[in-house]
Parts: sequence; structure tokens; C-alpha cells
Amino acid sequence: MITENTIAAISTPLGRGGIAVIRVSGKDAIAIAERVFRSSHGGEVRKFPSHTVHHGLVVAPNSQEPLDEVMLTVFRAPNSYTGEDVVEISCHGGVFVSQKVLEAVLEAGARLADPGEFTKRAFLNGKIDLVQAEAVADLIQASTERSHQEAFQQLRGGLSDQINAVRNSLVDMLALMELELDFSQEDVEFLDRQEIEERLRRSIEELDKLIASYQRGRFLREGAKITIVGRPNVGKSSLLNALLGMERAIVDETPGTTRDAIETQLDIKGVLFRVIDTAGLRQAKNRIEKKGIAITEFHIEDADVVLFLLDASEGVTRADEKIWQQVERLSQKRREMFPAKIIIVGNKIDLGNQLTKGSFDPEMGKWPLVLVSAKTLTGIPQLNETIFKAVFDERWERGDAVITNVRHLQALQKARQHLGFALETLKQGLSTEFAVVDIKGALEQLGAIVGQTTPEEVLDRIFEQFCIGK
Ligand SMILES: Nc1nc2c(ncn2[C@@H]2O[C@H](COP(=O)(O)OP(=O)(O)OP(=O)(O)O)[C@@H](O)[C@H]2O)c(=O)[nH]1
Ligand SMILES: [Mg+2]
Repeated sequence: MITENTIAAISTPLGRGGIAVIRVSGKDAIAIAERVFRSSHGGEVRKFPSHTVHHGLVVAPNSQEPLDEVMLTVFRAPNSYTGEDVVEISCHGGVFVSQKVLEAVLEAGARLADPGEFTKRAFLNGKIDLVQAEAVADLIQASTERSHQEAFQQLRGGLSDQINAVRNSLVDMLALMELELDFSQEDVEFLDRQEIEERLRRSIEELDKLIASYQRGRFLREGAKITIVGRPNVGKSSLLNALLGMERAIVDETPGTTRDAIETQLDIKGVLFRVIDTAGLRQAKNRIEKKGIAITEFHIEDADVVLFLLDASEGVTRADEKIWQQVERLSQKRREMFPAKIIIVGNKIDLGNQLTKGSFDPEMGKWPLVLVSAKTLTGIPQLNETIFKAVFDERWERGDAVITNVRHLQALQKARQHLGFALETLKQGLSTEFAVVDIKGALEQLGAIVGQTTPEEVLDRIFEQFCIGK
């Protein structure tokens, strides 16, 4: 794509520095440079080969007044950042002098660039995709080792490659499915259903991995939230103390000891977790207890992992069953479509064990069971291990792409949902036609991430957030 205008901006930060760079991009970049540059070796800019650097003076095009001594670099289309002809003028890094050089370039026919316009052109000319363009902005913003690493990996195309691999596999499959629909009268099968289902499952797995990477990033930054829940006196506060290795919460044989939620930080294998001890759930006896229970409910809803605590020596009681229903309901109402994980913990194992997975309600039986004693510390290392595993998938490998952008996350979740529907359609033996619609929907979402099918206003919003000169 060739844009009409040639744009220019100071690409280095405003202020004093050793050097300032004025960047010019567009079809007239070379001609404009010719008007403002006097080479010290006498050459003409239009004859400079691509990727060469030249010493000389910048002059005001009308008055011919010399403004600064500079180095000028030429990049010819398409081998430049934007894909257009680009000239970069490195002048002395003063606010006034760099402004003068910019003015000379504007006087010679360039227009002042909008924020992010160079990167937008790079995107429109196919030099980078949208994920990479966003990574440019993130890299500039990055202020920690981790955010730098993540942005740089996205800039290198790691995330785009993973998304494009899924897109390509879906496009291939879609082509065959549509062909089959065209020949539907003749009863030909180009791809057997089993094969389609298998491919869909693999694509879903890839998307799930990417989606999970977003949450993992949040866990590493903020710490996953672990809420300990159970009826009064099962040993929630004792368990918190056992996990921490210190007496943080008050423990007492009177049921209803903990009124308020207590939050502490826990380190497992060098990773931060936030653990919340809550007021035991029961029919509240007074106003204060009612408030405590409302707070407990909030922490169940907000948890990444719920530790559902039982008294192993007593088995599952009626009261436990009621709380279980509450835990199930609240923990699935999660933000960002990430339902909480649950771990069933049987405490007081030193007093005996009445718990077996067979005696659980089938929904409860799906979750891991860990038997511990908060008193003797039996089983605490295993519980740590189970918590860690619930939060950090072992399939996670260093160097895997990481989602950090909410726009990407939402598109991936929508794509994942479409593929889930498509798979369901096929499993129920319905017409492939319905599955085709969902696969197309998924492709639309994935295309929007890399910038293939992104609406104009979304593009504008993305590039507006850039600084001028990038
Ligand atoms: N034998 C034995 N007793 C325990 C164990 N864990 C807790 N207890 C005892 O159980 C009683 C209640 O413990 P807490 O930790 O206060 O129980 P809680 O669930 O926090 O109770 P509330 O705050 O009232 O909801 C105390 O007397 C503890 O000493 C255990 O593993 N073994
Ligand atoms: Mg307590």
C-alpha cells in the first residue's frame, strides 16, 4: 500500500541529549531530504544506495541557512521500518536544534506524523502484524524485566506464529468441509468426522494454552488467590498457620472464632500466593457473624483456588454438603471466564479418617483430595504441591508465548467458544454446516488479533496510544 503523504517527526524523546533523530517516511522522503541536505562529499541523496550513512549539513530549504551538522541514513522501500522510503537525520540533541531540523523537513514538503503513524504504516504495508505493532508500544512502555521479555517475544512474532498456526489449520479444514457441502448430494466425504473432531480438539488445546498464559502472567505478578472455606471449627485458621509455618490467625476450640477474613502471603517454590482464611460458614447467629459470612462469600467468588476444608475424622456432614453447594455456585461466577479450581482438604487426619472419594457427591469427586493434619503437619507438603499444580499447568514451558493484552485475551476466548460449539455440533451428529459457521466465527476472532480482520476503529484506537515519532 502506498500512502500519498510523506510524514516526519522527531523520533527521540523531547529534551536535551547527545543526538536527536528526525525520521521521514513516504514516497517523497528522498526528494525532501535532497532539499534540506548538503552532503560533505558532494553526493546527491537520490543517488545514495539504501542503508548508507552520510555526513553533511541540514539547511532551511527556502533561505538556505545552515542549521546543523548531521548524519543522514537512507532506507529504500521496501527494506525499511515502514516499508516506504525512509530517511533518518541524526542531528545534535537539543530541543531547539532538533525542532529547527524538523521544521526544515516540513517546509520541504513533509507533514507532521500522527502518534504511531510510522508503525501503522509498517502494519498497513505488511512489514509487521498487529500483535507485533502492539508489542512495539509495549516494549517502549516496559519497565520491568518480565514485561520487556514478553513484549520482545511478541515483537519477534512468537505469539503471531502460534495464532497463525491455528488459523492455518482451521482454514485447511474449512476448505475441505465446504467442498464436502458443495458435493452434499453425492455423499462424498473429503475428511472424516473423526479427523475434523481431532483437529478441532487440537486447536482448542492450543487456544486454551494461550488463554491460560494470560492468567499465569497475572498470577506471577499479583499472586494467585487461595481461599480457605469450611464450616466452623474444621481447622481453617490452623491450616493457614500450618501453611505459613507461624501462628498468624487465632485458633480456638470455640466454633466461630474467625469473624473477619485474614489475608497473608505465602511463598511456594519461590512464587507468591495470597491465602485468605475466612469465617466458618453456618447459619449466622448475629449481625457481626452475618457480615463475616458475606465477606467469606466474596472471597469464594474472587478466588483462583478454593480449599474446601472438611474434618476427615468426621467425614462429610450435612453442613458440609450445604457449604459445598455454595462453593460450587460462587466459585464458578468468575471474572474473565476463568473458573476457580477447587481442592478438597480433609483435616485432622491425626484423629482418624472417614473420608473416601467414593462417599463424595460426584461433582466433588472430580477435584483432588488431600489429607492433612494442621496439628502434626502431616500432608502439608503435598497440599503445597497440589496448590502449585492447580495454579501452574505443568505443560507450561519457558519461552511459550504469553498473552498480556486484554484485546487478545477476549478474542481468544471468543474463538475458543466458537470452536467448542463446532466440536459439540459434530459430536451430536448435526450437519457440518453449523460447524462451518462456528469455525468461520473463530477465524474472524483470530484474524482480528493479528490484524487481518480488525475493524478500522479498533486499529485507530491501538495506534492512538503510541507516542509521536514511533
Ligand atoms: N487434632 C487436631 N485438631 C485440630 C487440627 N486442626 C485444628 N484443630 C483444632 O480444631 C479447633 C478449631 O480450629 P480452628 O483453626 O480455630 O478452626 P476454624 O475452622 O478456623 O474455626 P472458625 O474460625 O471458628 O470457623 C482448635 O481447637 C484446633 O486446635 C488438626 O489437624 N488436628
Ligand atoms: Mg478460624
